[in-house]
Amino acid sequence: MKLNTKTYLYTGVAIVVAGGIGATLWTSQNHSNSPLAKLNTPSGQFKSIDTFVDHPSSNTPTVRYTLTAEAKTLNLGQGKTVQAMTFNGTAPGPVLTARQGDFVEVTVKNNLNVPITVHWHGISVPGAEDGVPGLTQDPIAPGGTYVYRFIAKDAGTYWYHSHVNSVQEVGAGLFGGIVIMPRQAVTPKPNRDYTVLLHEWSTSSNGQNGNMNGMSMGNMNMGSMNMNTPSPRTDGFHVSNMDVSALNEMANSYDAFTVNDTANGNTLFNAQPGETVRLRLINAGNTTHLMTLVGTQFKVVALDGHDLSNPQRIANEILPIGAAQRYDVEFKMPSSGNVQLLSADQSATERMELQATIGEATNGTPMASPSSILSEPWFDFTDYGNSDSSTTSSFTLGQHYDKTFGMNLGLGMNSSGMTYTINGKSFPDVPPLVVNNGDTVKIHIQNNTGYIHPMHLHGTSFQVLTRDGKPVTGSPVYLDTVEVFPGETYDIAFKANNPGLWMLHCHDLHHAAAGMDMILQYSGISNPYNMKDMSE
Ligand SMILES: [Cu+2]
Repeated sequence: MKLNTKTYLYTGVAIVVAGGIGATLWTSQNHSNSPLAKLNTPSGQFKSIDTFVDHPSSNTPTVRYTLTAEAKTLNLGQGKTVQAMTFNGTAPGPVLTARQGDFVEVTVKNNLNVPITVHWHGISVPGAEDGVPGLTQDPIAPGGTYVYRFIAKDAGTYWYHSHVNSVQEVGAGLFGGIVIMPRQAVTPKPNRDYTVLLHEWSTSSNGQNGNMNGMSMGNMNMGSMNMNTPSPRTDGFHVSNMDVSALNEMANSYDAFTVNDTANGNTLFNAQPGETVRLRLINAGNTTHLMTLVGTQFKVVALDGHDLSNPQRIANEILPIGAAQRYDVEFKMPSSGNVQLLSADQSATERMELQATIGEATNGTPMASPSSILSEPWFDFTDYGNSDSSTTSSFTLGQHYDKTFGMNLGLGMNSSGMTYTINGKSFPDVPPLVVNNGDTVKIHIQNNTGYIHPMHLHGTSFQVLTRDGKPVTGSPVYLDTVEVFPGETYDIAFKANNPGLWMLHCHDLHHAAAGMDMILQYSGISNPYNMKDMSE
């Protein structure tokens, strides 16, 4: 979202107040709709966000990559082509890999005619490297170059994408996977390790020119627009009619669905009988996909890059993978025959195109019918694995928290149409969540809409404490994106130990573009950038 108001001055100088005030406090705001709070700290000292770096630039990176953003016409198969924005000529862009502890340097060149940035989704990068225009950097202008540097602290499956007009730019292909391998593997390495990015496309849109009028909120086909407020859930995990309706929200917005670079449904991942396989499923789109594996039992070994403890084998379960989320699954290939990754999505096009085979090439005939898959239960992470292991719980519901916040997700209207709100306001009018470095933080999220909101926090992963009031009883679960279905509530908690200015927003990028964004603001940090450039 482009901010369209003029004054977002935010400097330390302007907000030093007379001494004697010992605590962080809000000062009166000259402009009601700055997404940052004007606040003073006990010392009155501010550091600029651009000083929050991991490493002096003189140090030598362990791994170096270059991503060049460029326009290209892509053939997705099935007779479908798209005017794409790509990194290095492909969408997804190259899978970047590093080992835990590596000093990663990525040089981004922008050969497009629109500004871009790169955000490292799920990685706890330092505050200056988060890739949010107007908040942590200036946008990378056409013809420009920008260098990102961070230490890959945590192993796991992540992804990267532009954070400028993301509905258009991520939608048109500016995304890719990034995998951080553990420094010391705790479990045997699988024989095969594949990164699998799911994406949906509107092939009639012209990504190169950013001319995607069919996708703008003002005239977007909202499917079954539902302005009713769902009742809060009390029954935990039961798929309701409202969920089914919410899954269909974007049904008419997209006409091609890809597994990695193809929509032909014939993506083949080689594997021999008896081998172990890890699939790193990354949802790089805006809609939830109901995926499953047939032909094998499998384990969900990680969510959003974080290992689950003692995951048990399951079979015939649907994995509801929300926008921006990652599921790492592992399985053993059967002694004969293939394994298939299938979709139980409602549209036949999605089911045909979001399909892959692991093993040997076949004619692509699905090994299970849609109706049989749809009768399967949904994977429930709140009761999976167990906590009696090395993956420890950091937080409990009843403990003391330094800061407690509530987020009510709702709907509103303005002159350009429907808006998505947090506590009744749309970005940039949503007040920030202000924390001090070191705070323990708990957030209660409630979805009062008939839509799915995959809520993503930049900079820090959070532990999921409850869903619909019921505690997580299996493995501790750490996510960076929690998919909140209609009527659901979640309690999440984290330690604020990565100082910065971090966006907290819905990763249905249409919703983000229409207001469902806010900022987690650490006290004592100033922003030298022009907040008019802010974009989800
Ligand atoms: Cu949303």
